[in-house]
Amino acid sequence: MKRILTGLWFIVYSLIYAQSHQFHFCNSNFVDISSTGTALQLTNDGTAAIQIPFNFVFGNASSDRLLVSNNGVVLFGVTSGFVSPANGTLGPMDPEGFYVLWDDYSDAGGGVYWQVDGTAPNRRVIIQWHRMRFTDTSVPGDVSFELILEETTNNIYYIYYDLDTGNANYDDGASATIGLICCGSSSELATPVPGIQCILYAPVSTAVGSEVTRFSVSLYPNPSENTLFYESKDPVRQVKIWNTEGKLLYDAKSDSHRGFLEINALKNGIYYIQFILDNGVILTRRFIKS
Ligand SMILES: [Ca+2]
Ligand SMILES: [Ca+2]
Repeated sequence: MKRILTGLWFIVYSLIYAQSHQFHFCNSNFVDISSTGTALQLTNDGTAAIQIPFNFVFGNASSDRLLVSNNGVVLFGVTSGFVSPANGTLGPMDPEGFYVLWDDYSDAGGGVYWQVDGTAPNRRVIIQWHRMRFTDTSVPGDVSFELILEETTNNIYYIYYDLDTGNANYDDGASATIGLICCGSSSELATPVPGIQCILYAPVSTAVGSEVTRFSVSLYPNPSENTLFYESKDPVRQVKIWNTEGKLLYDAKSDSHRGFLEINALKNGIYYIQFILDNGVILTRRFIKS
């Protein structure tokens, strides 16, 4: 009976995790749509639901609905919601979407625009935060950046045009959260990221655990009964485990690319494991104790 249950868990897990994303830095290819795009007229902390002309595939879901937030975030597959001005560390329980430059902006800047270009099946949706002012009025400068979602490839680009604010606490995303939440996992960059121009998240249609790419951690076996192994391309500095209620169960330093955890003491169920890499990148993954 136990073997059958384990097998069942694995099938469910494989479906949920059929697609992950490979992270790449890329060169800026910023497209300014501030004079051609549709203004979303977002208020401070406001959001707008948009319907795009194609279904975007994100993880195992496909949707033409996006919720654009004034605070530098786009949530996937929803038509309402709130993106807090108090940005923090991403967790897999946060809503799925694109945390391009999550921070607290006001509505005193240039505004948020969106536009579709190209022809099917190679269209792309561009969402631009144009000359955004911070709610903190002691910041003299503004920032401009955009999100591009490509049809067919389902590639995700975060493109940064201007992250110079005149305040070192805000420059290069120092005060912001940059990352992605998809399919029960999150990945987040350490900020500030001096000189950052472009991030590409390219979908990888293989189960998590089978690939080790830049800024990724493989976990195996998953589900796991006794020993959970991990392997990262970058050295891991710290490992934490939470249960689904957000209670921290384990917190230990690491000094290696790979290691293992004895998890027999955990009750069967779903847990979150977070890896803080040597370069400050934070990756959160979900695993199942069976
Ligand atoms: Ca705000
Ligand atoms: Ca600026």
